[in-house]
Amino acid sequence: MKLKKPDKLSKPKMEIILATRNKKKIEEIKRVIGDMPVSVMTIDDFPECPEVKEEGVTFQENAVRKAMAVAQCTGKPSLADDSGLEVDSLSNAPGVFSSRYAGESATDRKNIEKLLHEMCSIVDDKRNARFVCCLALAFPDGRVEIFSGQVEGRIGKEPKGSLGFGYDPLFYPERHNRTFAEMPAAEKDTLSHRGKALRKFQEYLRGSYFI
Ligand code: ITT
Repeated sequence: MKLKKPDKLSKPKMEIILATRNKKKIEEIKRVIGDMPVSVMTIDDFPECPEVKEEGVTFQENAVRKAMAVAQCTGKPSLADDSGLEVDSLSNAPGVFSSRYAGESATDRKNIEKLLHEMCSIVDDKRNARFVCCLALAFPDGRVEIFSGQVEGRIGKEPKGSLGFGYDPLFYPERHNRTFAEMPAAEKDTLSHRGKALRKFQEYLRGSYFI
C-alpha cells in the first residue's frame, strides 16, 4: 500500500516572539528571517510582559534574561538580542552599556558624541573595534539556545552616512571604506554581527521539528 506523503502545509508554524523594543533590531531580524515559515510577533503584542533590567555583565547573560522573561510571560518561544560595540582602546567599552553609554535615556547621537570624545586622542591604527550580537531563543519549558556573531572593524573620526542605527555612522567593517550607515541594508546584513548570528538561528530553524 502506498503511504500518503505528509502534507507540508499542515505542519504547525513555529510562533516566535521578538523580545526587543528596538525597532531597528526588529527590522533587521525580520529582514533576515523573513522568508522562514515562522510567525513573528513582538513584545508590543503582549503589553503585560514586564520590563527586564539589563544587569548582566555579558551580552549572553542579558540576552538569556530578556528571552526567558518573555517566554515565561507569553508561554511562547522568545528570541532576544543583546548586542553592542567593543572598542579595543577603551578596554572593550561601551560593551553591554552601548545603548546607555551617554546616560540612561541617551540617544544614538549622544552616544556617538561621547564615543568620539573618549577617542579624540586615539590614532588611526589604534581605533580597532567590533560589534557583537548574542541571540537567545528561550522556550517556556526553560530550554535556551544561543546564536552569536561578531564583526571586526574600526571607529571613524566623524559620523558618515544616514542608514542603520546606533553606532553605524562610525563603524567601518574590516576591509571596507564605507561605514555601516553608508551601506544598503542587504550589504550590512551580509557583514554584520546580527546577520551572522541570525544565519546561525536560521540554520537551527531549518533543522527543527517545526519547519
Ligand atoms: P532591547 O534591549 O529592547 O533589545 P536595546 O537597544 O536596549 O534594545 P541593547 O541593550 O542590546 O538593546 O543595546 C544595543 C545597543 O548597541 C544599541 O542600542 C546600539 O547602540 C548598539 N548596537 C547594537 N547593534 C548595532 C548595530 O547593528 N548598529 C549600530 N549600533 C548597534
